[in-house]
Amino acid sequence: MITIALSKGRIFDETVPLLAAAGIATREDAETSRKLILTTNRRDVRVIIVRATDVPTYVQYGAADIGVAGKDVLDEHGGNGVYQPLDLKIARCRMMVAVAEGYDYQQAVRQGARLRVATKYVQTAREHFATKGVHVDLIKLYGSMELAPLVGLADAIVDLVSSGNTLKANGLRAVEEVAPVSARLIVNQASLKLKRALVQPLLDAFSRAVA
Ligand code: PRT
Ligand code: MG
Repeated sequence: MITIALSKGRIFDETVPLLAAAGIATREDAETSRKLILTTNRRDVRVIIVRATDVPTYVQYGAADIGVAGKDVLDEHGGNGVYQPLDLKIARCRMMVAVAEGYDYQQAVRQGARLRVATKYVQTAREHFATKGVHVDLIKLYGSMELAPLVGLADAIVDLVSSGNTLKANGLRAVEEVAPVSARLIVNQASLKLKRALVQPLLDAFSRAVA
């Protein structure tokens, strides 16, 4: 039996065609079903539905053999115990630094100001600003980062941007790219060795579908 960990929403939606290319279809839809374990057309493959940020943890501990997780999530998790063989090129977006319309980010950086940065992605942000030599105080948030600069909690945020509509709707603008982001296939390292006969054909089908 192989267990595949996915999260609801864009990861599930964009992984369905890749699963189809590997001859796998879930019997229920993650969006409408309340079940957390979905059976598939294959007796030896099942899908579990977990929070996006929990996918690497399930795979790390072998509760799932395979998972799909954003690079943003993997970077924060650290990637311990998981093998990342494939960029699936789905759920694409960019990790960006953003500030309020009227805030002069470049000047603050030039002046060597100490910036307050609110983000869900503390590790990623710490590394980015350290590389740039910008001094920051990081404030951990769990969502709605766009609000922080508007109410004086932070000078800047680090968040994912795809269309840019959320920033725009809140009077913010992106000032710097931290990294491009896409979802990766991850595999438990023990599963890759012990279940190779089941796992390898899946990896091959996924890479053919991506190419
Ligand atoms: O929503 P929940 O709290 O359950 O978890 P989650 O937000 O981690 O999951 P989900 O499904 O929203 O995101 C899963 C993965 O999709 C992320 O880990 C990213 O790798 C990827 N992804 C791609 C995105 C986006 N695009 C994206 N735009 N994740 C989030 N967003 C958010 C962003 O944080 C911001 O609030 O969408 C908003 C910006 O969108 P635009 O289009 O207005 O720019
Ligand atoms: Mg979300």
